[in-house]
Amino acid sequence: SGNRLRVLVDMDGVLADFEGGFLKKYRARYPDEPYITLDDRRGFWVSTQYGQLRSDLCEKAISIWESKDFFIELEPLPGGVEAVKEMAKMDNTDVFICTSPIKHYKHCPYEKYAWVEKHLGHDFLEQVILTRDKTLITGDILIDDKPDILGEDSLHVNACEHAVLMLVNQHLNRVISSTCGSIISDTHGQKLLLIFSQ
Ligand code: DGP
Repeated sequence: SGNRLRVLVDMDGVLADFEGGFLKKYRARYPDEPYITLDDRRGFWVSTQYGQLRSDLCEKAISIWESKDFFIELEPLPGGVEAVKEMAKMDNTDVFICTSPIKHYKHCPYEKYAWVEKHLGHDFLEQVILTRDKTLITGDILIDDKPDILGEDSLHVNACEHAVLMLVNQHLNRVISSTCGSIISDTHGQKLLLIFSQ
């Protein structure tokens, strides 16, 4: 409320290693199929690039994250969980996990909650927002690896290129605590999107 800073933090690709978890399980399940190394990954959608490699690989890719235990077993990305805990301790700051579940709902939403409980603790479940449309959620800062976040409130492509550059080599907690004042002033009242380099 009022003059508090509301930070929305994405999960997949920001806190949880979706790409690494995907590749490991894809190779285990389809050892004889071609795959794309993390260095050769391009674009946000894994399934799109696998479909370009060979059309039937699109649905093989999708089968991986639709499987039980995919989301709960994702490893934390270095520094992410620590940064969230650090931000949550900052004065006048509220941190929410803002994540889009897949529509195959059998495992994903449950496992996203379980992941937050496992890595951030039971109390942090209060901070979880599951939405397919992040533009509907009001926040001051959205930390996300997706370069274009679209929805009913249309929003918005990256607001701030220097934020992107600063995030390439630094831990999130350092960036946020040292620069959020200036980053926010760049946004002209709009929600700010910070993009992690991949
Ligand atoms: P978010 O990181 O919150 O924008 O959520 C993205 C969701 O989409 C997450 O649950 C993982 C899922 N996802 C990632 N890559 C692909 C893909 O290539 N195809 C589909 N259908 N879903 C994907």
